[in-house]
Amino acid sequence: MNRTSVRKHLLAGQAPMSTGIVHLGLGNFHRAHQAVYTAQAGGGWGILGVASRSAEVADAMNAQDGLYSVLELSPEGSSISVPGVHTGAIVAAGNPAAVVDAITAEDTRIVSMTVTEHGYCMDPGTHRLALDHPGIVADLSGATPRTVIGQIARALERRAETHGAPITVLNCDNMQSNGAQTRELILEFLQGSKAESWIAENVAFPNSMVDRIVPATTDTYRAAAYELLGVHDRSPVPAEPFTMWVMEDRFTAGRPAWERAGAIFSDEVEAYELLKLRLLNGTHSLIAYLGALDGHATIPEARATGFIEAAARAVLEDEYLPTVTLPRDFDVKAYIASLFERWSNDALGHRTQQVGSDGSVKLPQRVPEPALELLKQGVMPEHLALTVAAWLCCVVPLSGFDPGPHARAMVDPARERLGALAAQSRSTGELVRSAIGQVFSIELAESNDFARRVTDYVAVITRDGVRAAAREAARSRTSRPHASPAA
Ligand code: CS2
Repeated sequence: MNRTSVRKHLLAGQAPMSTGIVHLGLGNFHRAHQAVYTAQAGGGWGILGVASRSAEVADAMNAQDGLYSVLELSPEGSSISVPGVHTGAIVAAGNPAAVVDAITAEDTRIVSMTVTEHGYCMDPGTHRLALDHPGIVADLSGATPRTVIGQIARALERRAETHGAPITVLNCDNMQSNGAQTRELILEFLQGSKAESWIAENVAFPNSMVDRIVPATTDTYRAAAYELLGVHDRSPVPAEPFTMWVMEDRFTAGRPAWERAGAIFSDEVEAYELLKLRLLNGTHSLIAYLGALDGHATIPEARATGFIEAAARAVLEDEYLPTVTLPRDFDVKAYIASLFERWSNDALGHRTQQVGSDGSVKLPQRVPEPALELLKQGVMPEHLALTVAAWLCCVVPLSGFDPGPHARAMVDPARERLGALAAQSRSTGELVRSAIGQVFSIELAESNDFARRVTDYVAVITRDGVRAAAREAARSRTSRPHASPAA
């Protein structure tokens, strides 16, 4: 695969001129989202892709002139395109110094990230830098930094000490106030450094909301890409047709004309973020956990199952929607309809296992705040409790309970820690309370009503199955029992 062999599918009219953007996290999401917008924006902006650990994608791209294809799949048909905006790809784990050098380079005007929620070494309860994280401890000791926060922070320090050229740090992960949050983490890392005042003047951290459903690549997608492309692509990216990007227009060193590709520049990004994190991502998690426990491999299969669709509607409409403020002139009915349509995309086959993975770092962005808000109003968020219970049943099943192959395949950085907690706990209630306290927040763990509800659902799932638990949540939805308002 090279520019000539895929000429008619190329989105970027010209080969990238130089590296203006260093992107950390060369996963499928970046390759089907920001890279596509950048290619369509034109202007010759090039992206250096930095993979975190695995060399698979970087090797494939480097062997293909920096190219790969995006395979758009929907029940209406499929199409293929080749963004063609990468100037190269490197692997951070093998060469951390090269990452810091690339971000420091004077030509680099944006450093962007999609390293997933757990790439930020953040304490989920306090939203502060986890100072006891071994990676942060090592980076703070002065070694070549290996964490994302350490690498960006040290590169900013070097920019401040050398050429002083401004730069924008653009977080594209599913985190609340992702730009502001990144700024806090970096400043915490650099506490006491001379670079602090330079950063205040020269570095922007715009908030952004990103959205596109992008599954992992498999051989099936490779074969489909070959059909459409006519040449082999070692690393195509499957994606749904829908795509959305909303961000603040605060870039201290220029940016591509992403609006040409449909990106929205708005001063209401936080409203879009919360809307997406809760209505889309939060509901997605519930579909994934109920789906996996009910034996479904994919989101569309799960969503087509009556009790799961009902639970998804309940959590979305009764529990997430009342906790968000809609952006101006936003058609929420159409948005909700489009979510259910997107979750029905069986040509895409997004796996429950993929959405269910990393729950211990994803759910803290989705569940605790809306749960606490409803609890404070005296409303028991039944389906948020069910979400937490279903997740626990997938990743730390009680002894004798088999959550099934899709749940067993979920990866979660807290699996081991939760297993240890389970071994120490004298009861399911104790396990649930400590899990909520450690993974979500102390405040939520202190709501006895919520912890008790989660414990009840864990018990019902374990004893009678996930359908019985969803039935119970649905009954509670109808009768809307009230919890005693949390203090
Ligand atoms: C999903 C997201 O895996 C997950 O948790 O909810 O990756 C989701 O597909 C994207 O955020 C869609 O933009």
